[in-house]
Amino acid sequence: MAEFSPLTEATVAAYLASRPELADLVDPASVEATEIGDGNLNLVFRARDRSGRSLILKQALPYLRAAGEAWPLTIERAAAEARAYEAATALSPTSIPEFHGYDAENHILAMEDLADWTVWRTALDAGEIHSGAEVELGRYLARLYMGTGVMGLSGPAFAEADAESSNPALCRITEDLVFTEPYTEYVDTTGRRAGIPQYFPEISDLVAELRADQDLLDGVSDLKYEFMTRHEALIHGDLHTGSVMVRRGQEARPTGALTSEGGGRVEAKAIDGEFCFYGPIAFDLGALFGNWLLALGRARALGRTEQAVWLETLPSAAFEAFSDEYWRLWPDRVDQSFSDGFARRRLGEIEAAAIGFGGTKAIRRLIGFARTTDIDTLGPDERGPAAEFVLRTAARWVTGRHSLRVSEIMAVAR
Ligand code: SR1
Ligand code: MG
Repeated sequence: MAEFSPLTEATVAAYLASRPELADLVDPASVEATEIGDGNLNLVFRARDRSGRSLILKQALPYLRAAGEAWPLTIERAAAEARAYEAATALSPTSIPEFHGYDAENHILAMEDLADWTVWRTALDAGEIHSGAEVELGRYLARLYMGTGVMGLSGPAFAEADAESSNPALCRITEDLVFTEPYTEYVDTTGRRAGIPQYFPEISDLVAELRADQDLLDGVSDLKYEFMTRHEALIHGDLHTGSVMVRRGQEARPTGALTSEGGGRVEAKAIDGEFCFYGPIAFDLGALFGNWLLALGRARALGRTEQAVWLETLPSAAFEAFSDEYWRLWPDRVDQSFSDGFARRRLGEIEAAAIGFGGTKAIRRLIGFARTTDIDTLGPDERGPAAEFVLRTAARWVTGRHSLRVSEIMAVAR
């Protein structure tokens, strides 16, 4: 195997020159590169030429960027991300950045530069409202479900795609960080989490209470089992608000838009698909629900009423968009023997599982490694109560997922 060679700002131009298929997109002779990666895992370079054209190169490192070389991680995750973009390009091209191809030898993806877009979590933290992003994402997930599962592929094609998309190292991270570690006191024997506490001290008593709640632990076990065994579609696998870019178009402001929205249609694109694998589609829906709950905790703590009211509508609106697209695509299923009654029941099961996964995804961002800014960056007087609101709501989602409807989940804690 060739020795791994990481790109640097200085080597990007030469690298681009070695990929002639990208020559129409950016001029290697005048390119300047900047490393802009701020995630947990990879190197990300923006390459911009003298005429202002640009693209993104993303390279997997053989370890986890957030933890350093103490935490080795397969570079094959870049191939998984390429698969995610290829599937979405075929099924829902507006839902991802334009994909310009994958260099398997160097584990580098080339893609559209979303320079004037914002990471959704950053926008949410700033109090912004991007109404309509949730609809794009709901449709995107329905298209993945219908296109990559057995409604879109014959049995043998589905089995092959499932096998080819296996992503055990990244799934293991999710199993540990989402479903296991939040519920135990983590003892670091590897040096990987050096100096990173699992949670902030104001919530110690609540963490102990949750870890002693047998209904919650049973629900989390059910959901972990569902995550590990339900291979139904090529899901994104890590669809939190840091994996979504949003932008507001420049057209006139829509009638009835919320006051802080500004003008133009909102667009949303999913990025960072390296966790993709054949798994439960409800996990992606739940990732969105859980991260909107974190944003709601922040909005309430900061007295941002308008944003909080809007955030409360997002799970229903996303699930409605998912359901509408699901039923739109249903008549074209490749195997017509699947009945309408089955489809109705499956949708109900997806709703319940998404609520439960949403709970686990919110909890893991407050208890564990790889926490997020929503609550952690609030002031010392605000973050304890905000975390308690999120954690208690999230626990109810897990334990009550079979009786709750998506339309009520944001109001559960009121
Ligand atoms: C160990 S990687 C930490 C987290 O970053 C990614 O975004 C995933 O959510 C993962 O759990
Ligand atoms: Mg990511």
